[in-house]
Amino acid sequence: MPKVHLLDYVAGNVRSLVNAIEKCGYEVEWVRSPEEVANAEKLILPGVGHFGHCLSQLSSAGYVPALRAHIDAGKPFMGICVGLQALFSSSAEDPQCSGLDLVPGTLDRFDDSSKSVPHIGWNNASCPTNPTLYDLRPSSKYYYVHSYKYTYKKGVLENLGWAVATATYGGETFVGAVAKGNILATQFHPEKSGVAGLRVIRAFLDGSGAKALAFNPPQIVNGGGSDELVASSEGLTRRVIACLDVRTNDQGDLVVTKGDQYDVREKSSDRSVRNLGKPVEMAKRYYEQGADEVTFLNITSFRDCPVADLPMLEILRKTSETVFVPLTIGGGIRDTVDVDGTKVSALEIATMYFKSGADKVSIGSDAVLAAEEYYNGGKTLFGNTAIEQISKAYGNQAVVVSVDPKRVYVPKQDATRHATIKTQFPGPKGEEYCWYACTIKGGRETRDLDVVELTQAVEAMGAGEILLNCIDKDGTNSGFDLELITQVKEAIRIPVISSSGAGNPGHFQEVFEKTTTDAALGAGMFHRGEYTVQQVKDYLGERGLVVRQFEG
Ligand code: 1PR
Repeated sequence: MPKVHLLDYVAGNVRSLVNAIEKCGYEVEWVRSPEEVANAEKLILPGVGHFGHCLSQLSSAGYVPALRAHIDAGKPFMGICVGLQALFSSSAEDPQCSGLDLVPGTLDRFDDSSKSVPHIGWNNASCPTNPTLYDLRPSSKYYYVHSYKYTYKKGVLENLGWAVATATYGGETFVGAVAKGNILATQFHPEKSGVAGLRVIRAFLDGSGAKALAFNPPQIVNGGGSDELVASSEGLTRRVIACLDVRTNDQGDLVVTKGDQYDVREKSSDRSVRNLGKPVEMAKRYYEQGADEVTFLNITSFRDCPVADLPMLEILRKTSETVFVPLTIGGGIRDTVDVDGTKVSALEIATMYFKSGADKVSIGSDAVLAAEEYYNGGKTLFGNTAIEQISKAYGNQAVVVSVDPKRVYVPKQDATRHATIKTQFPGPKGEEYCWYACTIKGGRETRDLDVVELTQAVEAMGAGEILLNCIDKDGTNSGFDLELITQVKEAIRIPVISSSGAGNPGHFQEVFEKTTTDAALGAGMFHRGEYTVQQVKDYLGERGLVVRQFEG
């Protein structure tokens, strides 16, 4: 097998990149010291986390001159995500830290006054001057996850010889990919962008992308460098996510199950755990139906020590070999003690999951307890929570907080200290107000903390996204809880995935049109075969909502 070298300079969730490269028929060899860079013919710089952290790791380990020498020698080089950002001069994310300065310019943060940041999801990478740049296609979508970007100004980079592909998010047009000579860099993650992303990796690895670019270099743009900003049409798609609740059944097999308001046992007298299928097979099926992400929740993790939970790791390993969209794993991400008495940190558990192919971890119960401490300590951040530690090591985008709220009705707005809403669906005694109480241990224990408090606390701690379930709606097929979603969206800036209650494609349309949710998740309706992910996406597409279609 031909080889490609990958720079191993910082802990990262690069398993999916390795899988994608192997899928393209190449073997990965790790570069673990600056001296080894000289062995590389094709080199990839995967970027994870924070600009300053990435650059300081590269420079303190002595990689910068070795990288420059590789690039100056004209050997193929590819940067991904922060690996693209590292090529620029600097970033507002860490102004003290210099980039490699191969592309002049400074990155800035997306404006979050009217949209969620990070920018997470499937968007364009279009290059009008080179429409087939590294096999990028105008009709394809690519998976992005980042808070900082290089704002695109027509002609500025082109006039320096760079071919530039762009995307637009909430009116801000930014660089999605740049290429020049032997260099390709993508802000999106090609390894998580399905078949469209694999095409880009292949065009880099087999040299066809660089060859085509040499025949068709970018043209000088008259007036380049002016302040003219380029607005292209909004490309971010509506994300549709499939969720698999996984647990051991009474026979000891790990199965996909699904509850009604979190009760996953059959209503029949034997009350056995509902078995809806095998996790790896079902994840692959949803990927092929066009799911934009797949989430696994290990729903009984609070009973066992997760460190011993090898089957979940195996599920991730197997799934990530064939599913090239982001994978999230939740359940049991917290500091714990192994069966032999060894202490294992949440960060170590998350690392095991990342190494097995997860792109994000989802934290449930532990986030609630951390938020309570945050308020008890007068909103102080000590840096020791699972959220803070994992987001520091892997970036905010890698940490999702899964919220399991329950409605609590009250007769008056000020009947509780909690953030109430006036509801259109009064309570059993006609109560017109309600608040949403957070729970832990899969809804078994209700805490004196509301969803606004929880989501604001975890946002401050560095969570990158909220998975917003709703126990009252779970498994009811009656649609999402729009009131809950609206309340949470108003409280925070990070993206929200709405979950619980989806029963038909119309419910997805409703949640996207009536709230500002960033993504919507379904479980039971897909597992029971009532609708496919593809049917949901077709339905949304027919009604003018932008969706990504699966490319086979
Ligand atoms: O607390 O960090 O160990 O994480 C445990 C995780 O397991 C949490 O994310 C929690 O939401 C989840 N969980 C625990 N118990 C259950 C249960 O069902 N008994 N499942 C559970 C949560 C909710 C969604 C479901 C949607 C959509 N499941 O995942 O997929 O409600 O369902 P629908 O479309 O069929 O309505 P920790």
